[in-house]
Amino acid sequence: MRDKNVQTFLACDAEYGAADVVLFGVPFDGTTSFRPGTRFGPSAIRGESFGIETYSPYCDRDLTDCRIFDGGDLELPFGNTQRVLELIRDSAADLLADGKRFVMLGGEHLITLGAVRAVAERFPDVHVIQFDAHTDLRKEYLGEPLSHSTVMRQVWNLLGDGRLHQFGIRSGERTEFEFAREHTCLHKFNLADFTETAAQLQGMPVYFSLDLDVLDSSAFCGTGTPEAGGVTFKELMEAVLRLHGLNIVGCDINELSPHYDHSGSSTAAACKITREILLQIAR
Ligand SMILES: [Mn+2]
Repeated sequence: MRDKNVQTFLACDAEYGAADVVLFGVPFDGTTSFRPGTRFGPSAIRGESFGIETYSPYCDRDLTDCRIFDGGDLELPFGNTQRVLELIRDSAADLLADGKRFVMLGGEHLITLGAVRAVAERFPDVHVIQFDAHTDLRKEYLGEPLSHSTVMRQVWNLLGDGRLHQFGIRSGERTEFEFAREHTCLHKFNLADFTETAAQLQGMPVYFSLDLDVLDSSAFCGTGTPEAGGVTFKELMEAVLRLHGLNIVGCDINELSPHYDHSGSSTAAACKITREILLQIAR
């Protein structure tokens, strides 16, 4: 009982200066339209991490061999989405300026926009990979252009055509799918084409956004907008292992809403995939 009671993700205890990867949480669910609660995601993932191993038999690497700093959660105002996005952008920009790569724990999916703003300023040729059940390509939702359901349209606004690679998509308006045919690289229903995309993006700066609702709702019901017909955890794991070798400059893991899954298995899945992503990004 002689250490400060500060909970970090398992083994992410490097000093900031020595770390090459920084983990931080964004407990924001201010635009969630259906079932709120993702603000509890980061703390749930951290708490769960003490129930898993630091070693991954999937990639034969160990978190204890990596230099990862857990910077805690951003302090965010309520009711001011613009300001939240600015705070995320500023935090991500500071990390990139210090030569760090980052893993951001959501929170709802809109948080991706703040991070991509910073990444696109520093790496104008960045490509974005999105795993998600939903297109998230609405121009506005209930009159609001900043929403979890518009986030990838906003990302497209920043990047332009052919730089947004969407996988696992199985829900959206007809107009969103029409938009995607013209402007994004959309792969419906599964992650099967990801190997090919990963090969094409070798050497380029890449931002990876994982909306955990890409998982089938039988494997992951602890989320705001569960969507049947998704990928298995095993398929997601296989795709995450293919991040190896990509130049991932930043990433996020979003949309865990832990309280909707009383069994805790959604949080356990989110936590395990967080470990694997950290191991793929840390060098
Ligand atoms: Mn999403």
